[in-house]
Amino acid sequence: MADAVSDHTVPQGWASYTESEHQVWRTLYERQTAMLPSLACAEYLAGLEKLDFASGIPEFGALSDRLAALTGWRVVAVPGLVPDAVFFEHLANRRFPAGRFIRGADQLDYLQEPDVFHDVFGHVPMLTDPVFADYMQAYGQGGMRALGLGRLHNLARLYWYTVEFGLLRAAEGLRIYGAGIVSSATESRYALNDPRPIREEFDLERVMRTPYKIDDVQALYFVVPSLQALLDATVNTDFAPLYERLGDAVELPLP
Ligand code: HBI
Ligand code: FE
Repeated sequence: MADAVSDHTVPQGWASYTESEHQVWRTLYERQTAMLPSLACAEYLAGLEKLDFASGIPEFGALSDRLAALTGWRVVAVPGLVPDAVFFEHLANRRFPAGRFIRGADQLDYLQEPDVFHDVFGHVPMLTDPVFADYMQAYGQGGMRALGLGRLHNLARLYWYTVEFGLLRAAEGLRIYGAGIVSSATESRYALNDPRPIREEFDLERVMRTPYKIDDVQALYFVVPSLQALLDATVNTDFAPLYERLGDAVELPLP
């Protein structure tokens, strides 16, 4: 009964954004792009260039047309966090659900729910990369299966430590691809250069055993050797025996 589960999309209402909301976007955009060239991975920076949305909050229809021409992905507006099953169904169909609200000028540094800056500035540029675009769709398909197996908490960790807070070992050194990092001034500086966090090689089973905290910078980052390796690690894995091995194993302690 597909229609029974509304897809939670809403009109973006682009014409209703005020000038001060567009100014919040420009302030965040200028602050982040001033620091990202030496921190973000080449795929992210190339995506940002192609999507060209420095001037204000982008209109999702035109943004989706540009994005779809590259990798078939579109951006749809949602009011905020949507139920897991709805979220995964969107990703499985190359639709990225983006919050349509933007944070206030008084809360530039941290917000609980993903707003349009986190979702569009943080996540969408990576969706212009064909390999990452495939990974996000595979993730959605895997999410729907994980829900059926009662394994969402394991798969949510994969999303957290890759899509949100992932690091990449590029030829020129460590670089950021996680949306939660690139959209945060504090964490962009911290993730690559601060001596405190642990940076471990990506290992799918280890990621699935590692809990995370949502209200602080990360204590631990996982590093992938390439986006292709991340895609290969997931699409070539039969998750059922992996979930069996995970069982109700004791969670690995956060460092
Ligand atoms: N909804 N709008 C929105 N954005 C998300 O990132 C999101 C969500 N619902 C569920 C969800 N993420 C989690 O299940 C994933 O982080 C695994
Ligand atoms: Fe996010």
